[in-house]
Amino acid sequence: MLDLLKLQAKKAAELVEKADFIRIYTHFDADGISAGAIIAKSLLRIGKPFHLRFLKGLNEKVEYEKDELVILADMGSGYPDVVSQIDADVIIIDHHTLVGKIEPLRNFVHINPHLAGLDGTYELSASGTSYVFANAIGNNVDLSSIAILGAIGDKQKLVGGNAEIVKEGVINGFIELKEGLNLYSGKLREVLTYSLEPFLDFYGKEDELEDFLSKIKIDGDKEIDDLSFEEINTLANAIVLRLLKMGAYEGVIDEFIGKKLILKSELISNAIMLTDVVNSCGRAAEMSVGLAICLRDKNYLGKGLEIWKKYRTEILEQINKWRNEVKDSFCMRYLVMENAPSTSPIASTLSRYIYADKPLIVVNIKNGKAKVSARSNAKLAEKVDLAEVMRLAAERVGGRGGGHKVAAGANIEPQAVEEFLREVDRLCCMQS
Ligand SMILES: [Mn+2]
Repeated sequence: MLDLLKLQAKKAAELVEKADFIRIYTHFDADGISAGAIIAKSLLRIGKPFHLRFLKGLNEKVEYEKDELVILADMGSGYPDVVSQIDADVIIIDHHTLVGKIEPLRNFVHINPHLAGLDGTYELSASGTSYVFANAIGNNVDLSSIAILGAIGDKQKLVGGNAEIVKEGVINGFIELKEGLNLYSGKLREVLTYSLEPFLDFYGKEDELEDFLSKIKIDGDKEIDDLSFEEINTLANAIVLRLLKMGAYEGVIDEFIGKKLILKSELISNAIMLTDVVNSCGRAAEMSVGLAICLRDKNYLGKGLEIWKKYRTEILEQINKWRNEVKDSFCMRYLVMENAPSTSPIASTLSRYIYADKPLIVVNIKNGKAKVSARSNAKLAEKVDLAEVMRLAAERVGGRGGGHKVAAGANIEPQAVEEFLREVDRLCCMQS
């Protein structure tokens, strides 16, 4: 399944061998950070000097010297114009949809699942693709447990290339698949309070939580990983009931009941927890902490956990602050926030767990600009394509928009918000 990709990776390994110095640019989310860690580790192991930097995207500047090798991870495939201007050898390790044609100035290798018969949206992430690259450079099978972070962070499925990586990790003893609940590790009470995936709506509701715990008759001070089989079952049923009552999207229930991935060589063995910690480091602009944790540097674990806790608390506070401001329109719901610290995590949680029956459009007005995050789910996306809705509605008011069917965004002028939302509603109604 990964054969075509391995062929490209082999060509990339030849460029690596030739290079004296390598510049790695990667994205700052969980997928990008773990991809960066995998590439960095594989280069460290062969003693190849490199420099790694995080970018929000390729609208930021890529710096290099002519005789160096540039590696673009979790980005590049969608920016042929930028890549075609880089006057150095280039390797792209990406899983985004290909746009246009890249006309390289020098040696060029493009490693992307879409070019190898795999669906890069669900079947392989940038960190998974980096893993294939790393194993063309040397034996880096132990990095399978980091390679899977991108799939979790980008909400992919454990199928295709991802399934193959998990299998390789299991066979070699770096990953273990366990029956259980996809929850963070830790004391039950704390996990239920701070969980964002799934979001359980216990934050700031201590009485409700105590009530919940006494009904299921499990001590909240118990470690989740120590619960008995019966306790896990009781807890799972109670959580599913709660999610259904909240009006959560059914898809989140399948994800939550699925198999649990245990990463045996990592600093945090719970895979969703490690992914979340790394993601929050990126969100908090502490990418190097996330990177160090992926490189198994114990010195950064405490700092990472601290960042994670702060991040979760902030998101939960924001959700409670804004959830009642969501307005119902004909074919969508919308929320207009001002100066919120972040937009997309709030939009994701509200749309997955509280307002799952219509597309949700969240606008954040900040520093004289309006940032829009639009979210729906696979079921709603059968009718409404939010990427298209965002693109058309933003164009109408002189802004720019696009993305994926279920998760899209736009940038518009603050004074255009009302007209934009009217247009979004009209387009959603037309499509549904
Ligand atoms: Mn990615």
